[in-house]
Amino acid sequence: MNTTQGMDISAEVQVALETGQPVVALESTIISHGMPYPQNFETAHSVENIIHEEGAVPATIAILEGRIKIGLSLNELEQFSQIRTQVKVGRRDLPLVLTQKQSGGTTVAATMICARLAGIAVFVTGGIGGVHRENEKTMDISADLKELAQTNVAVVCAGIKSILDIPRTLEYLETHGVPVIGFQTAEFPAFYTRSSGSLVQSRLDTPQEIARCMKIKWDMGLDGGLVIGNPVPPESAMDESRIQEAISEALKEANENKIEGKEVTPFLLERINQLTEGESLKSNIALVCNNAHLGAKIAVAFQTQP
Ligand code: PSU
Ligand code: MN
Repeated sequence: MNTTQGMDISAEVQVALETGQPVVALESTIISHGMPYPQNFETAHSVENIIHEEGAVPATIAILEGRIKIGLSLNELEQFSQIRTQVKVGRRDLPLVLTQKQSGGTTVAATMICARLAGIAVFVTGGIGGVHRENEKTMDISADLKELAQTNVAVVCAGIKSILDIPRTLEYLETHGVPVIGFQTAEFPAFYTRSSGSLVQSRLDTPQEIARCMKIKWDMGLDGGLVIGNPVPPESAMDESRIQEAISEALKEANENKIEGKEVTPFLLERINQLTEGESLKSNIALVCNNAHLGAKIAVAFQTQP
């Protein structure tokens, strides 16, 4: 274990970073707040295996008892997956959970910050946060978007769920200069389904082109992240009307129960899983694994950029 800037970097990740091997960061809110046990652990473990198979090193990022961990042991991963009392750690929570020596799952925003500190350029997740529906009333815009505007990490995701306002999320990203790339698609994917009706900025068809785009952006001094939308595999996509029904019901319940702030997203995810009787969870697992394949390929390609 190597300790840099208050972080504990696992030996495997440290060696990979020092010797210029490709490394892929993974978030942990998906483990602590996005999926139930044991599927959260099984998925996190499969994702790490996929990244290894693709020739890169996985670095799951989480906060354990007040320490930032970059790369978890299998034992740590399993224990982390079992506890259900962790804090959901975004940008603003990081200093507090470290001060109070708590454990927590890092969101896309916090994982980007930690990945950047460790020197990891590629990050794989399921879905990013976004602009919430009716945000004109609630002002609920995920801190993930602000992070994408400023932190140099490429984020591979299956788009965003239509619990969010997809067109407004894309507008926000455009305003803040964040490239939005569709991998082999011209449409921004909607997480459980392959299409959203909204276009991406540009379609790129190979990991090499995506890696090249990252390199050009950062070499130019254009700070900030990139969003790479990778649609759920067709055989794992959900039926459009079934998922829309579950989303509407979950949104209605969130309203009725006055769910606010950081609780909104975990509440909606859990209710959608329950309302679809686990079907959405299956789709979620498949898309994360699919993203791991692509993210590792991008990391490999990025490492060999001239
Ligand atoms: N969307 C998903 N699954 C998730 C999340 C979002 O489909 O697990 C998690 C991610 O960690 C993301 C966070 O960064 O929720 C966003 O939360 P909020 O909307 O409170 O910013
Ligand atoms: Mn929010």
